[in-house]
Amino acid sequence: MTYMDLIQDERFNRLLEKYLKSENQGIDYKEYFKHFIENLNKKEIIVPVLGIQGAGKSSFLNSILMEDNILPTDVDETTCVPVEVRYGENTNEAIIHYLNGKKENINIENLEKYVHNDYNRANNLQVSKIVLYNKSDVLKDNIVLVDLPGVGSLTPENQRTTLEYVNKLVAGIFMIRTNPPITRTEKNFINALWPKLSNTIFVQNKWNDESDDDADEAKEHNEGVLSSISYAHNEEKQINVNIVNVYEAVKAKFTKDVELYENCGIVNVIDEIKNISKEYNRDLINTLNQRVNEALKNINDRINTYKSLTLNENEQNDLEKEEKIKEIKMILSENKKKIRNCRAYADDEMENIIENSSKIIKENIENLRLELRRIINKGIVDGHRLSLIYKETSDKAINNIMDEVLVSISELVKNLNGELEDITIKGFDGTYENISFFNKKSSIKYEKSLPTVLGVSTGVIGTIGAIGILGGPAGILVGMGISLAFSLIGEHIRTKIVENRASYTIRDLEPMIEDLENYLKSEIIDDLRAKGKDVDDSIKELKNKLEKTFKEDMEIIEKQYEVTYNEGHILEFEEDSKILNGLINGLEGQKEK
Ligand SMILES: Nc1nc2c(ncn2[C@@H]2O[C@H](COP(=O)(O)OP(=O)(O)OP(=O)(O)O)[C@@H](O)[C@H]2O)c(=O)[nH]1
Ligand SMILES: [Mg+2]
Repeated sequence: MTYMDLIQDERFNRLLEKYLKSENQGIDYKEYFKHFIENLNKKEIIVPVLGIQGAGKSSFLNSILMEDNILPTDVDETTCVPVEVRYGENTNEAIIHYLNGKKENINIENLEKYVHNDYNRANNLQVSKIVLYNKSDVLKDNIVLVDLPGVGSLTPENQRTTLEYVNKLVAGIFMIRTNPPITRTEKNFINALWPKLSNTIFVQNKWNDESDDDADEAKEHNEGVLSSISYAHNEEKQINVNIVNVYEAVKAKFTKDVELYENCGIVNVIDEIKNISKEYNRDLINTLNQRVNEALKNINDRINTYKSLTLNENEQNDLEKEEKIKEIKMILSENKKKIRNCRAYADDEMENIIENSSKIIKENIENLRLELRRIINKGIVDGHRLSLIYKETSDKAINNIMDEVLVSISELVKNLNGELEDITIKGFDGTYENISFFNKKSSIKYEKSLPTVLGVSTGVIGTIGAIGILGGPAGILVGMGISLAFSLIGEHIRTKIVENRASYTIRDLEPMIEDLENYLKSEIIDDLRAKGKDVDDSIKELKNKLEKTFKEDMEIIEKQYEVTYNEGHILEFEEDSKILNGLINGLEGQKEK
């Protein structure tokens, strides 16, 4: 019997129901396994292509999937809505999904009218996404490749659609360039996203006029930057950047030039994409196996408790009961203290970050003013040049601010996780351990995306889900970094100075600077305040959940020891024990973890 058979086996489910009934466990085992079965079949692996506007994302996807320039490419901001490419036969049609829930089928020839920012400016048409079908091998194993609007594109509307995809991703492909290599803005973006990216493929686009030496030099730089991001997140991943000449890949694909295709670097990347699905399936099955084993252990422990209850003298049972209740009471009171400390810590730190961020914004805006004043005072500056200067200096200011705010948020995430580690929770196998114990045990690569993909809410997996890597209080702050990156990287906060005048004074620029300052304050400070409250609520929720679970456990124990057991019970537990052992022994490859 496979694990998959087991979770659908009537005997297993009866034992789950009898010994681990949902409302008593904080974990709804039946519901959890049900989600597993349902989602394993209709699972899809969302792999978006991320990167700055114009990095070559659409060209890259064309070179992998298309016989023609199906996904629109252009020098200026092009892709304005997400385009999902799924495996399927009907390659002539595209399905337009609108924000209001309506759908429309169009011929693929008209795709540009919906995807290209020139026709569908700032997503005027209110499209939520477009789905295309494609027969490429790459997509065969449930991979859905998604072409997204670039980060840092002009319109905030387009950035928002990109942000929504980030929340659903299982793995991501990051497009970077040879020249310029990763900029500060890109670095900030990747940095904010990092905690969500359990599996990332980096592709460096080598343009046709860039030499191999240029590409190698840039690759070294890019890998260095990415390693430093990885390091800052306490991870020691081996970072590999794949150089691809996207232009040649496209040409080779469209002209069916096999040799050129082999030599432009795209083949390696295709292999990596195919691997995502294999690794992902392996991880999913491993998780399932682990969970099943834990549930089996839990049932076994419970049956054994009952068995010993039926055999012991009354006096002995009373003593055991007292012991068990005492243990739980102790955990409860210890947890109370630890959680109180966590709340106080998060609260204080959040206040510090808010105060510090205000200071950072103020300082950088003041520097921006000084810098602009210095330039203007140096001599006559026309509107066009001033626009460029303003863009450049405000860019620097925004990146400085982002840098510092992101660093403080990720510090807080790290420290808060540390504070939470000592709290004792109840595991899937029914044992009480502190959070760090469970964190150490979990090492699957795709863990960060599992709950989304399985459609499992934290409610179903109880406290284990609530504190999983991206769940709980710290998870809220991770999301904050991402949304911050999206709102700040865009250009929309910088108005162009279009008037052509003989001379400008700093007074002319003052309204723009003020606007920028207010925008930054409201985006950052308001967001921090709101998230501070969410974090606190989440800690409180964790506290309530834990208290409820432990209190229920005490009630169960009381009940267990209250009952007087007779011959019939003894036989019943023996029988269940036999069934359980039969199930365990019947499992294939049960020894492997
Ligand atoms: N010469 C050359 N041009 C390239 C290469 N890759 C992309 N381009 C061009 O760069 C421009 C932008 O490419 P896209 O594929 O549209 O870039 P994108 O990342 O999808 O851009 P957005 O959708 O606007 O975010 C297009 O004009 C491409 O033809 C390359 O390797 N060599
Ligand atoms: Mg594009």
